[in-house]
Amino acid sequence: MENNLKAICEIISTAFAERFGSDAQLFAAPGRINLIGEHTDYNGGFVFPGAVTQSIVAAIKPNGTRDVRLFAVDLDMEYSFNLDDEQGPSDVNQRYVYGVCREMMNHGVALDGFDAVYGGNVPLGAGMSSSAALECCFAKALSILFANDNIDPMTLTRIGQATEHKYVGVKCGIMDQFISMHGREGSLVRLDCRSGKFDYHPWHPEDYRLVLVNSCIHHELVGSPYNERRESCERVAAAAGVETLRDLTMERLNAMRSNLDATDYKRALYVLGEEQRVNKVCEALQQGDYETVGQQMYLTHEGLSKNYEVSCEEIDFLVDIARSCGVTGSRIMGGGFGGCTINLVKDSLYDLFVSTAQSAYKERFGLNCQIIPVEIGPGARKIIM
Ligand code: GAF
Repeated sequence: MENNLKAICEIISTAFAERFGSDAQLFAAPGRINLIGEHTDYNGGFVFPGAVTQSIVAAIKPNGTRDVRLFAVDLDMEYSFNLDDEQGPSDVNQRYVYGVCREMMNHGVALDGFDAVYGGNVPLGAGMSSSAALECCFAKALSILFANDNIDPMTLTRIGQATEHKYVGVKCGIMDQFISMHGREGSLVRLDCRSGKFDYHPWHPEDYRLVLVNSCIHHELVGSPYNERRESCERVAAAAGVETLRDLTMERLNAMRSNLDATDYKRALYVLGEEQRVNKVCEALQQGDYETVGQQMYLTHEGLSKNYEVSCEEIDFLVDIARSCGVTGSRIMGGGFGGCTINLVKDSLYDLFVSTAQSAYKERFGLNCQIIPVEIGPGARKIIM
């Protein structure tokens, strides 16, 4: 087991033992990166994510009541709810596990109460999907503990997504929960979000590596304009008489332009362009052509910044620094509004890029950015120590 994960498991087990006693079982689910295909998932398009080794870990033990008692180590927050409570906690941080439990019950799983302690090393608010990791960790754990692990991973994925939609209020796509549930060590996954079909792509580029630079500008999708972006896309699809933007061509979009709200048009323009870029990246990867992959990443950033308008000054600055250092590809990653850039960097440039990004960011904004090397790890699972 990777060293960091082992250390986190020990912290979580110890905290569980102090609060609730012995015999808990351990579960983990990862955060994610996404190479390309941003804001395409809820438009029926393709995404190209990978699970990372940074994970949420939970120690859980059934307690034979209808109560769920929890301690979130990273938030230093103790809370509880009753499984039969129709409303659940009002604090948004407490609604993730509640939502997963209620959705499992809606799927016919006979849950009992349990005690749990959880925490991890997926940075919060960095756009690495800590909330999906939390949902998937509990969905997988409850499937193992109360349903003999016989709920298929796609159903568990949808339980996580439904938690965001119905209990948290973020109308997210399927990507984050999908990859947290289906991740495989050393592989990225290309997912067709319309059909649900996916294939694994081993990710071992020679001479290149991926690194995230966390702007430490807090990314927050709850109550953010994320839902507004989705609504824009849905309005354009409805105006075109198609189910999702996946079914719209650039020609058709441009022909409709005068009938569309100017902002909605810009949003759709980005999404259709992103579909083309994902295809180009898939072809380039087959040829081992990482320069093309990187160029498409820069183009994605331009679209996300100018047309989708989900970037910010700090992130644009980090992408510009990457470009000026000769980094192969760089863009904002995930939902946006802060968080991380994802960078495809030649090994030979790595040290220069990292030190330049750190010093330039500090000088410009008076803030430290955080460098997060990427390792592609496995999906949600039970941990045996
Ligand atoms: C967030 C959402 F949760 C995903 O579903 C996806 O839309 C992503 O933003 C943007 O690609 O992480």
